[in-house]
Order: sequence, then structure tokens, then C-alpha cells
Amino acid sequence: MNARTKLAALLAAAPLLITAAAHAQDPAHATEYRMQHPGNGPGGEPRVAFLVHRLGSDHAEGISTLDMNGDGFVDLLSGAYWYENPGADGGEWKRHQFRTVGMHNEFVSDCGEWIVDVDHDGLPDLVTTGWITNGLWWYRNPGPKATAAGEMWKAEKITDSYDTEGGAFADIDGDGVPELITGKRYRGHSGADPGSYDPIVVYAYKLPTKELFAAGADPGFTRFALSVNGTASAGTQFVAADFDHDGDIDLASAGKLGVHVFENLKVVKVPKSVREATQPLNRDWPFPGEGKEVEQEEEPGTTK
Ligand SMILES: [Ca+2]
Ligand SMILES: [Ca+2]
Ligand SMILES: [Ca+2]
Ligand SMILES: [Ca+2]
Repeated sequence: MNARTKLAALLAAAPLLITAAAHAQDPAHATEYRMQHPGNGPGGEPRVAFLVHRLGSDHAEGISTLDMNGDGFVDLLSGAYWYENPGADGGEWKRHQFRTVGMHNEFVSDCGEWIVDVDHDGLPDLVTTGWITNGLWWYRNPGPKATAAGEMWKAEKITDSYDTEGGAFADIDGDGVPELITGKRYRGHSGADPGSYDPIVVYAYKLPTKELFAAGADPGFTRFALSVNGTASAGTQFVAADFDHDGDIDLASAGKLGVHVFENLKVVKVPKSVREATQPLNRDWPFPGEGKEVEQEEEPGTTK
């Protein structure tokens, strides 16, 4: 590229740069800009920010995705419930029950769940297993209409399997390069595991490139924090999909503090009104014993 071509390219990019800079300065866009441009991660690696949504506090372990009501937006399944994707504008993920799951104290017998059309009727079914209850099971999908109307899915046993704490389900012909995500499992084994009460974290690790591996030195995995000290944790599974169809890949996990959606902020199309309606701020003030509402006092001579 000669100097003239370079200058032309810079000039062509200028409106974009000016728009971004203006958004950074403009108070109406400042938060949006900051969330979408969180700065570089460890080692100067570019990264994206995620906004974590807690969908419920029921304890959960396995998690999977399927468009349960046939509206074109993939929904989340975890244990006895499915969570209805609110769609492109965001909002509340409504919880519905669609099956029963064995419970034992704080444990739910759902250490893994996978979507596959077991009976080849064109409707994807749910295959699941867990520690508490014996068996590998599949639940027959009665179709989006029946599911949306509240019909419970029927369980069919595949085989005996005792004390099953997980599993893997894979297309062994696949060649995709895996989105490696891990985190802390809150109260692992009822609190008996080392680190059971450490701050809860969810991290993503960027896999080293082929070139770094070929170079022979320790390639290293770059770690990015997705959630630190929040309630989002790792159960036995993560799922990744573009839940809101805005073009970026979102994540979801299930754990003993509930199901959480990690909304990718690389692209944001959720209206401000929805953000206001779904924020966790408790507006029911004054709180008990807090005092009473008073007028804000201004220094004499100050105009409001
Ligand atoms: Ca749906
Ligand atoms: Ca089926
Ligand atoms: Ca998305
Ligand atoms: Ca997004």
C-alpha cells in the first residue's frame, strides 16, 4: 500500500472513528460505548464484555438449548424447567415446567442433558442422566404447540446407570474448534470440596493458535473473566448460541444459584426501556428503618 492508498483508506475509515469517539463522549451513549469497548484483556488480547442475567434461583446442574415453543428463538432447558427466550428486544426469560426431576437435599438429578431426536419423528428430544436417580433417560418431545400449552414430557428409560455425574455427547465426525469455558461450582459436593466457598467465577480460556503449538514453546491459554464474585457459576454444562439473534454468541450456565444467561455485549440492540424494566434495582424505598423521604437541600443562591 503506497502513501496515497494509505491516506485514502484512513479517510474512508474516518467517519467510523469519529462516530465511535462521539459515542464515547456523548452521555447518552457513554455506557453503551464502555460496555462494548471494555479494553484489552491479559497480554493485550482484545476481548468482549458479557452482561449476566440471573433467570432463577432454583438449583440446577445440566443445561441445554432447544426452541421449545417454535418461535424461532432458542430457549434454555435446565432440570425440570425451560426458560422462554424473550427475543431480540431482551426482557424476562419466563420459566415453565415441562418434566419432573429427582431431588435429594440440595442436589438435582440432572448432571447432563443433550438434545437429540431419539425416535426420529422430526422433533428433537431430551436425553439426560444424573447422580441421584438410576438410569439414562430420554424425554419425548410432544411438539412446540403442546409444550407451549404446558404438556409434560414423558420419560422413557434407555438403560440402568447408577451414580452418574456427567457425560459427553458428540458428533465424532465434527471438526469445530471449541468456545473453552469453565468456572467454580458453588458448594461442590455439599460444601465438602476444596474451595467450596471461594468467590464464584466463570472464566473463558482462549485456545492457543496452531502456530503457537507448532513453535514448541509453552503456548499458554489466555484467561478472560466472564463473571467474578457474582451468582453465576458452573454446573455440569455450558451452552453457547446467539440467543437474541443480534449476531454475537451468548452463553448460559446452570449452577446451585440458578440458571444464568451471559449476554454478549459485542452487539447491543436491546432498547433502554427493556433495560430499565429488567434491572435488579429494588425501587420499593424507603426500606424498613431507613428513615423518611426528604427534599434535597441546595446551597442558597443555587438554581436548580
Ligand atoms: Ca423459543
Ligand atoms: Ca423425537
Ligand atoms: Ca447475541
Ligand atoms: Ca449482544
